[in-house]
Amino acid sequence: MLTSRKVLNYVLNLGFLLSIAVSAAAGAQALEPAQGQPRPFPPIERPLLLKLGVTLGGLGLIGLELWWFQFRKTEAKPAKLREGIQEIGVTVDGGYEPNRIVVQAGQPVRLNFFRKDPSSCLEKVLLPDFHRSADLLLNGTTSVEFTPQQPGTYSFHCGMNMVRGVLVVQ
Ligand SMILES: [Cu+2]
Repeated sequence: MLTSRKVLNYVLNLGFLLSIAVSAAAGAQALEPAQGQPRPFPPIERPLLLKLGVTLGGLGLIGLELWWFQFRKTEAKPAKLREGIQEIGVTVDGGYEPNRIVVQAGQPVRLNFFRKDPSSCLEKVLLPDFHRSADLLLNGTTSVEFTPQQPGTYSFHCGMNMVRGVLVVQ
């Protein structure tokens, strides 16, 4: 998890730097000299190839971030049956761990969220398909219970739908 966080930070920082470079270049171009005044700065030469490179780089980063947040599949973890309830602990720390949980249809499920992350982003968890939401206790466990009836893939996510996990009902 530490390694993937480092990668994410690196990607975000790179995207940030790139956006600064692009807006600086755009700003330099937008600077029009007033009538009769000398240009404050010489115009910056930007060959087409550089523009293309910056554009492709930006697109690549956007794609990488999309993939990271939406499509990255981690190992699915099955809930354990205990006294008739399928139970599993989910650590909330910059994301959900595990973020892919496998349960069986027709049997009650209990997700025990342990929230370590103080950011307000993760204070709420929503399971819209099961009409459940919960305020997660910081440094404590908050349980969410429901019974999935239909097999399928359902999402659970933070209040802003940025941090996500998947519930696979079989
Ligand atoms: Cu959020």
